[in-house]
This record gives sequence, C-alpha cells and structure tokens, in this order.
Amino acid sequence: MKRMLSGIKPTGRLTLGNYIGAIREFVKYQDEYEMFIFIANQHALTIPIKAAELRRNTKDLIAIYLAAGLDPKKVTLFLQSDVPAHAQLGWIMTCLSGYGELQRMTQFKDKMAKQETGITAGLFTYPSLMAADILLYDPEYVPVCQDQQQHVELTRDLAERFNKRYSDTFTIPEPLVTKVGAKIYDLQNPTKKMSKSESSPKGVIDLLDDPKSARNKIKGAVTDSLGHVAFDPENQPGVSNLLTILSALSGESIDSIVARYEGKGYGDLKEETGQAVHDFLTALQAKYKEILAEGKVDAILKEGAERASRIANKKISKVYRKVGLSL
Ligand code: ATP
Ligand code: LTN
Repeated sequence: MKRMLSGIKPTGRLTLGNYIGAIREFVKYQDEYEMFIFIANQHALTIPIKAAELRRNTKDLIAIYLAAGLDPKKVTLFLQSDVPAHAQLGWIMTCLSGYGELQRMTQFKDKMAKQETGITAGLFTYPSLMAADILLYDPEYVPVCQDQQQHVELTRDLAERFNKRYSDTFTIPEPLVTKVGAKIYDLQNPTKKMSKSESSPKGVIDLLDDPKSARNKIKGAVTDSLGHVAFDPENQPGVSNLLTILSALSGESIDSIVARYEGKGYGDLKEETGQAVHDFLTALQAKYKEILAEGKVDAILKEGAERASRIANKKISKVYRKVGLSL
C-alpha cells in the first residue's frame, strides 16, 4: 500500500466546504492508502490564538473527522506536538530553506500585501516546518488544496537538496491537488469559496450549525434570474453550487439531478438541497456528540502518536547522524 499524509490546521470551525472538499476525500483514501493524518497544532500558533480555543478546536476537529467516518484502525491520527521530531526536523528544514525561497511563497506574499498586522516569523518559516511534517514519514502522496501546492513543491526541493548534500534520505512526495468539482462556494457570493474566515455567516454552513438554520441558509442562497436548473458554473454559479452540494451529499450524479429538474424551479431545488444538508448535519452531529461523550479521543491520539513516533524517531536519528548533530 502506498503511503499518504496530510495535516489539518485547527484554526477555526469546519465548514461544509471542508467536508465536501477534504474530509470526505480522506475517508475514501483510507481504504486505498496507508494514511497518516495529523492535527497541525504547531502551525496554529503562527497566528495569535487563545489556548482554550486551540484546545477546543483540536478536540472538535478530531471528533468531526471520526464522526465523518475516519477509522483510527486504518488511519494513524495524531497531534503534531505529540511527536517532537516534527519540531526537530523543522529546524533543520528551516536552515536548509533560502530566505528568498520563503519570500516567494504566495500565501505569505498575500498576507504581506494585505498589510495584516501581527505577522510573525513563524508565519514566514512555516513552509519549512510543513516540509518536515511531510518528510519524516516518506509519503508518496500529500493531498492538499490549491493554496498549499507551492508548499509541497518547496518540500520536494528541500528533500532533493538534502538528499544531494548528504545522501539519499527522503522520498520525494507528490502533491494531490483537490479536484475542481469538489469546490463549494459561498451561498451569498457564489463565485467566492465558502470559507470560515472570509464568508459572511449566511454564506457559510458550519458543520456544527443547527441543522434547521443550515436549511434556511440554503433556502436563502443567491441564485440567478434565468429560471432553469442547469450546471453552468460560469453563468449560474449559485444554482451550480447547490447542485454540487446535493450531488456530494446524496451520491446522485449532477446530470441525473439536472434531468429530474426539467421544468422545475429553484424553489424545489433549494427545498431538496436544504433537506439533504439538514439530514446530513443531524446524523453527523449525533455521531460527533457520541464520540465526545465516549471520551475515546485521548486514547486514539495516544495510540496514533506512538505509531507515528516509531517512524518519525527513526528518521530524525538518521538525519541527526547525517548532518553531524549526533556524535
Ligand atoms: P480559511 O477559511 O482560513 O480560508 P478554509 O476553510 O479554506 O480556511 P483550509 O484549512 O484552508 O480551510 O482548508 C482545509 C481543507 O478543506 C483543504 O483541503 C481545502 O481544499 C478544503 N476546503 C476548504 N474550503 C473548501 C471549499 N469551499 N470547497 C472545497 N474544499 C474546501
Ligand atoms: N499548511 C497546511 C496544513 C499542514 C499540512 C502539513 C498539510 C501542515 N503541515 C503537511 C499537508 C502536509 C494548511 O495550512 N492547511
């Protein structure tokens, strides 16, 4: 089985976009790959966050992933900070990264261009830590969203640089960029990505939203005045977004839904999509509550950290020998 690894930053609550674009994909991958998924909690410190909030986000994130179907028997699920080798290799990768190379990372450049205040040095060097997160485990594939692709490219460069400077040590990972069809848009502004940090509350469905209010958000979604149901993201972005959501949650193909809506209006489509979202959230939240009530999260993380550490510690010992840190 080929190995796959991905990290999730616990910075906010998860949205329906995260579920359809990422979580659902991970659940599918767990049967095809040997998977490692970790909560990138050290990356969460690159922007100011309160300790209680970080703790709550982390627990919620794990409970939601488990509720969505990740199986800890198939997937090694752990916290980045439970495996100190991430920070250890992170420093070595920081020292291997060029200053100019990190300055060229578009995500960082965008933040600088927006003249956000409180930009930390950690935000600047975090792609090097991300490279360490990946290289410790020699994964063949790293599923990421488009904005993270450049960081995986950097990871490849750093791995090649290390392999050349010392000797063959790291597998060169391949980014697996999420398919375009799986992108969910803001309900109020359907040409923009549904995003926790940038959408208005009416435009975004939080996975922990009250299911009834989520249904109302779908009913209030912006559409267009063309009046017929078609999948045409360019001219009918709002309707196309509803079709993507309904198809993702029901498993029915978009073509088949469109065929059923021949001669019907947007009201019916909103009704059906709203109900699908309502039922999906109800079931997910019931499992989420059950998982938290069972109190098994700590044990799952402990076992995950043990499995991950076995691999990561071997790798960091090898690296320490090669660079001359261990005598
Ligand atoms: P932010 O609100 O800060 O932009 P985000 O909600 O976009 O964050 P990320 O942490 O950047 O979340 O993304 C986590 C994963 O969820 C990524 O794999 C990303 O592709 C996926 N994802 C996030 N939003 C969407 C969306 N609207 N549609 C599809 N996939 C999404
Ligand atoms: N930087 C990513 C999270 C992340 C990650 C990783 C993803 C940290 N380390 C390693 C894949 C592999 C983000 O901000 N979403």
